[in-house]
Parts: sequence; C-alpha cells; structure tokens
Amino acid sequence: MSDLTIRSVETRILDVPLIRPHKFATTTATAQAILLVSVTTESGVVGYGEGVTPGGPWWGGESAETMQVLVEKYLAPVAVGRRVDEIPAVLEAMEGVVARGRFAKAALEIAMFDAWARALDVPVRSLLGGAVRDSIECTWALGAMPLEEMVAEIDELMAADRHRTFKLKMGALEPAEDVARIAALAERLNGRAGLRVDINARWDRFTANVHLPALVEAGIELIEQPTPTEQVEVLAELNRSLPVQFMADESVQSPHDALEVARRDAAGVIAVKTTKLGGLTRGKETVAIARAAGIACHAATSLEGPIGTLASLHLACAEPGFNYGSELFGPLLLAETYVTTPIRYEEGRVHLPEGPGLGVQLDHDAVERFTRR
Ligand code: MUC
Ligand code: MG
Repeated sequence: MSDLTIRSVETRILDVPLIRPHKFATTTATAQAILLVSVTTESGVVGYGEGVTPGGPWWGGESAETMQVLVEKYLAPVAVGRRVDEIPAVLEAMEGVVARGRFAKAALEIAMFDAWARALDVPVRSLLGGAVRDSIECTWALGAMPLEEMVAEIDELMAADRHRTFKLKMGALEPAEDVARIAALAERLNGRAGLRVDINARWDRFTANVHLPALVEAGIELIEQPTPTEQVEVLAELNRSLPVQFMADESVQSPHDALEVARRDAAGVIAVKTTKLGGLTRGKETVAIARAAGIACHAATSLEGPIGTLASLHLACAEPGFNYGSELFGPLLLAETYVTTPIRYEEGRVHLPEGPGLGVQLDHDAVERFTRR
C-alpha cells in the first residue's frame, strides 16, 4: 500500500513562449509564466499542478512570482506531513495561513489530486465522480487584434475544424472603435462561427449601457464580464435589460460569489476556472451552486499549460453542469510543449487523455529548458 503522506513540495517558474502575442485589455503577453508545483509522497509518487494567471497580475492580483512565494513559504509547510487524500483538511489549513491567494492554492491542490490519482492508478476524473463525457466543445480566444488578422486566424482554424466558436478580447481600444471592430468581424463572418466577447471588467455602467446594444445588434452570442468585478448589481441590471447571454468571470472567484450572481440573477453563464477559484474542489462547489440556480457553466481558462488545462478538463468531463462548453485551449497558445503527448484538439472539441492522474507525462528536458534561472 502506497504511503500517501506528502514528503515534499517543490516549485519552479517556467517561461514558455507563445505562438503569437496575446493582447489583453491592459497588457500584451508574448510568453506565459507558469508556476510548476510538484508534490512527492513518502512512497515516491509525484503529482503536478500549475499556478497560472492570464498574462500576469493585471487579471486578479497574483502572478507566477507571488504564487511561488505563497506556495514555498506558507502553503507547502501546512501540506507537508499530511496525506494527498486529505484535500479538504489541507484546504482548511491553507485558508488559515493565506487569505485569497486562490491561484496559488489551486496549483498545490491540483498537484495533490494528481499524486493521489497516480498512487491509486486511476485518472483524476475518477476522484471527481467519474466521467460524464470524454470531450467538450472548445472555443478559441483572439487577442485584441485588428480586423484582418482576426479574419485570417478564424478562417484558418475553421478550415482545420479545430474550433467552431471564438472569443474576442475587448477593452484595449476606445469603446466605440472596439465595438466597430467586432461588428465588422461579425458582418464578415456572416453567421459562419459563434462569436463571444470578453471585456475583462473594463467598462463602467454608463459605457456598458451605451455600447453593449450595438454588440447585441451585431449578433454576438455571449458577453463576458463587461463591468467591474465587485459590481454584481450592474451586471444584473444589464442581464435584465439586454436580450443576450452574459457570462460572469471576474465577478465569480469563489462559490460564494456564484451564490451572489445567482441571488441577483446577474448572469446566465458562469466562467468556472480551477485557477481563480482555488482548485478542483472549489470548482466543483461553484458548479453545484450554479446548477442549483439554473445557471450554465463554461470551463474557462487562465491560459494554463497542459497540466493546468488537463485539471480543468477532468473537472469539465466529470460535471454535468458544464453545459456551455469550454475554452481549454491554453496549450495551443504555447509555441512548444513540455509534456510527452500533446492534448488532442479535434472537431471543435478537446479530448480527455487515458492514463492515471491527469493523464500526461512531463518532458523533463523541455521543463529544464523553460525553467527560469
Ligand atoms: C479571461 O479573462 O477570460 C481566457 C482566455 C483569454 O484569452 O484570456 C483569458 C482570461
Ligand atoms: Mg474572462
């Protein structure tokens, strides 16, 4: 019988180049910084998790660097000596030493799940209740880029049938110009692809009331987080007044936030990210609240590499509540990988791998190459 006690926790930061710059509302990423966390049990089983934020601390206040400090100095000490199958107890202990810090907690919790599943020789999804599906629809996100570049990228991906829906990042331009760019794209595509937008909380209530109707008019099928994180009542007002789906992302960083969105009827869809929520357990709790309230869930991303993406994929495939597909495309944005078998993306979907744990093996040479010195 494997000794599941955690002997050690180790971290390193990987800097992995992107296939093209990814432009967000306030910053542009050319590489993704990924905190790779490993948990080793007394029997020598190793599990991995990733601490990732989309392009740095602008999104939620954490970065690979802050996560490394939180894990090394505060979270690892309360996990070492406990067992990898004592996840609720470790989550409680982590709450005692770090407030919020959810991206960092997610990295460690996922590494524990991976090690636990590997020790039992089962896939992580089995520890989450078992698979209800073996693949999920996968949208692709385009950075805030000019019209012709968007058209070219979408045409290429649709011709390969890799993605059938697209999320367009907004918020980097003046609102009127930004809306005109998106409306022109919708006209060019003429209904050939599903289009969603993510404004990343950049518009105030007035701007949203003035400019969102034109996006609805253009045929955008879903609007993600137009208004500030804390202003759930503003999102609720928009949700009541406009005939379009709204997705809450920044506004839902805990199960309690999901409850607040449900109470106020602020969105029809919640972006469930294992990163911002603090791991698989809190992700599952968030989906349970959404389901009970009749809110759809989208398996969303912080642009994780293969390890973090697979954690979210196992959850998305073990929870019936994920009925608004996924955007688990993070590994495809990386110019190179650091696992031996890439995740399969086909026919507009991302597919679960076989095998124990998260279902991939690290390519240790590549990990060394990307490790920050
Ligand atoms: C976000 O806010 O949703 C997900 C895809 C992408 O391009 O950015 C992330 C973050
Ligand atoms: Mg978002």
